[in-house]
Amino acid sequence: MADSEEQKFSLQEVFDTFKLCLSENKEVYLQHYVDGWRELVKFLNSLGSVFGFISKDAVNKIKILVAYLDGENSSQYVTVQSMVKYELDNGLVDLTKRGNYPESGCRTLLRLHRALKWLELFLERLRTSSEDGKTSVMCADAYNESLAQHHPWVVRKAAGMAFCVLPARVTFFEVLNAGPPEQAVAMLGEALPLISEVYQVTEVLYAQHNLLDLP
Ligand code: 1Q0
Repeated sequence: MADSEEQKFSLQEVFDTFKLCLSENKEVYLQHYVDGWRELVKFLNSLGSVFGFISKDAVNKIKILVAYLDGENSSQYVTVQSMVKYELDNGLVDLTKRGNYPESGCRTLLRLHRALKWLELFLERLRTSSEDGKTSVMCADAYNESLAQHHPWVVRKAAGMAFCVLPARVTFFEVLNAGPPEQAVAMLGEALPLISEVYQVTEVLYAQHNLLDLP
C-alpha cells in the first residue's frame, strides 16, 4: 500500500520541484531538476509498459546525474552552471565525438534538456486543447518540433508507435491526478512558465558554451 502511494504521480509535485529549480540569481539546481524528472517518470510509468523504453532511458540519465550529485565532487554539481564550469575546466566532456566521457553531466543533462522542450510544447498543447483534442496528435506534434530532430529513425518510429496508445484527453487528465480538467488546466498554466524559464536559462547557458550539440 505504502509503496503504491509513494509511486503516485502528483502534478503539484512537478510544479513544486520546477519552482525550486531556479535560484535567486537564476542558476538551475541540479537536485531539483532531477527530482522534477523523477516525478515525470512516475507519470510515464503509470501509462503502461509501452512507454518502458522511454522511461528506462530517462531513469538511466537520472541515475548518472544522481551519481554526480552524491559523488566525491558533489559540491561542483550543485547547479547546472557549476557543473558546466567544472566539467569544461577539467576537460571532462567529449565535445566533438564520443570518447573518454560518454556519460558526462553536460551531455547527459542535454538529453533531458531537449526532452524538457518536448514537455513544454506538449503541455502547452494539452492546456489549450479542446475536449475532443487528441493527446496522441498533441504529443507527436510536440515531439516532431523538438526531440525528433535529435533521434535516429528507429527511435522516432518507436516513439510514434507509443504515442498512438496514449490515453484520450479525459483519461489523461484523470491520470494527471490534479482534479477536474479545468483545475488541471489551471495548474498547467501556472507550471508552464516555470518549466519554460528553466528551459530558457539552460538553453542560454549551453549556447554560450557551445554545448548544444554534444555527442
Ligand atoms: C506522455 C508520453 C510520453 C512521451 C515521451 C516523449 C519523449 C519520447 C522520447 C523517446 C526516447 C526514446 C528512448 C531513447 C532515447 C535516447 O536515444 C535519447 C538520446 O540519448 P543518448 O544517450 O542515446 O544520446 N534520449 C533522450 O532523448 C532522452 C529522452 C527522455 C525522455 C523522457 C520522457 C519523460 C516523460 C515524461 C512524461 C511526461 C508526462 C507529461 C504530463 C505530465 C504533466 C506535468
